[in-house]
Amino acid sequence: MKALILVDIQNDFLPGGSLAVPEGDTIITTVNQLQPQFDLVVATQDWHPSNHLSFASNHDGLKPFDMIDLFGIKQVLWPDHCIQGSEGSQFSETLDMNAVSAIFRKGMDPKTDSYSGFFDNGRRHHTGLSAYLKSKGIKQVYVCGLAADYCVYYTAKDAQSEGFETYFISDATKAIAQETLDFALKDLKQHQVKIISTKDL
Ligand code: VGL
Ligand code: ZN
Repeated sequence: MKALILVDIQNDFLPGGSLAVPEGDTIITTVNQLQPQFDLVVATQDWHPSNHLSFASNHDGLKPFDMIDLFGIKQVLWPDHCIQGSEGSQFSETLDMNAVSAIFRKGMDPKTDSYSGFFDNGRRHHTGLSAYLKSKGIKQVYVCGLAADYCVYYTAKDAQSEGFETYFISDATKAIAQETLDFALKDLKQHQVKIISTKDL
């Protein structure tokens, strides 16, 4: 049984959003067309309170993309994004959500960022996604969405570590930056995640 995870396809990560991924909108047609090939489709949703410590605005004198140490974990500071209930936190209107059986929200703890759909960055809490997929008999996990070099990367890495045979669909994701994408792809390959394109499906 194969599952497709739609990672964070939310307005703030699309052109016009506060943390827009370049060309992020161009994956949505592909993502919609992919869905019928899977036994299960789930989505993740970045869902931050406004006092979230990953926001540069919550640190005096610091600006977006500065790096800090946040309780022992390296943290990129972001523009405010995906604030719970805001327009930016909503899924794109063009994303087909009809087949999505469950939504896993993350990033609610103001003190911890959460890139992966499975665990927070400190691996202290899980979202329930792994147990959900296992309860549905899923053995293969395919990951797409935004952003390739952050939430898609960490979600794929954790899926593999949770024992799923994991596929990163390279043409159904877009990155914030090339350098971080190159690092992510190298690391995923080292962890046995398979990098594929939709034509391989
Ligand atoms: C993401 C940065 C901060 C993502 C979420 O969805 O890739 N990136 N929060
Ligand atoms: Zn976030």
